[in-house]
Amino acid sequence: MDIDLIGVPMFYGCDREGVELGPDKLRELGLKELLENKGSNVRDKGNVVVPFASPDMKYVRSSKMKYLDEILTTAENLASEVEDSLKRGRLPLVIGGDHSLALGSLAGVAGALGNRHAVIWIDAHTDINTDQTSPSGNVHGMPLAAAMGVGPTVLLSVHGKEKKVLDRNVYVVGARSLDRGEEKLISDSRMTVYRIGDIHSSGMQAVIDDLLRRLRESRISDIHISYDIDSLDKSLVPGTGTPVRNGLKLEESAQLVEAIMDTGLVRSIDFVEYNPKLDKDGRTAESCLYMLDVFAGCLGRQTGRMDIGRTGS
Ligand code: HAR
Ligand code: MN
Ligand code: MN
Ligand code: MN
Repeated sequence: MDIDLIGVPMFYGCDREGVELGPDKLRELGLKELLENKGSNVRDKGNVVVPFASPDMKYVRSSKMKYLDEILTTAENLASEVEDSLKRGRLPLVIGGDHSLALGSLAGVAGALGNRHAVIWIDAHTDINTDQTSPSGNVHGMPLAAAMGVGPTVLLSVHGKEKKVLDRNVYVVGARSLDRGEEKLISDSRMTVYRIGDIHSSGMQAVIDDLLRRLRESRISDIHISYDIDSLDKSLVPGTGTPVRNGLKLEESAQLVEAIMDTGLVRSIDFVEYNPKLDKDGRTAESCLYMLDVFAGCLGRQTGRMDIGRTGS
């Protein structure tokens, strides 16, 4: 597979420093070589520009969304890079940074692929708050709602059209920490949420079978994976801003990722929320490398340049 690495050194969406060091730390740990050794052709596009802001600029543009301006500028920058990579037939692998970067990656995907694709969001959270329902004002809890066209116009209008994905093509896996407004949006929308309870009661394979069946029935031909490392159990990822107990084991996560990757339909990937500053004894680095090795193995088995065959905007 031809891969474009894109770093997003940003913490504004989680308001907790350290996560901006994620992209360079993963490079230092040998991410490019890992992908290459498993058979991919990798170009490192470097880090997108993230504007500087001091803490006193947190609420300059909005009292409900911290660092709004900086997040939007970064999202625009990232959207252009992701769209460009996809249009060149390369797979953008976006390394965070906090999950608000998905405002940009999903906008870039929509720019290149239109809106017939599916988004698979692997996360302890659903990230479907709006400025009105968010308990924290942290934008990393909002990008998936915005992508579905729910939330304030400023978040919806990143890089063009308002809906980056149709709610019926959105799948969240691993959810176990949801806010009240998020629960309401789940019942009011057609998105699918596989909660940790579903995974533990039916087993990961049953969840995978159901997910793949739905993708087939919806005739999905393109997939974006947004992988938040806090989907993993708290014990595996001390180095993330909002770890949650009762999470996925590495083996379960690998099983899920391999099943999705082996459809051959995955066009773009986010890997987010690794905070090297919060890590303990390199445990989070190790978990990240384990999962990136799984992605690398799947990507290496896939050949050639992707032919998108159609363009969106
Ligand atoms: N739902 C909470 C909020 O909106 C916490 C979100 C934490 N988010 C992430 N992203 N780490 O998944 O503030
Ligand atoms: Mn997230
Ligand atoms: Mn465009
Ligand atoms: Mn999360």
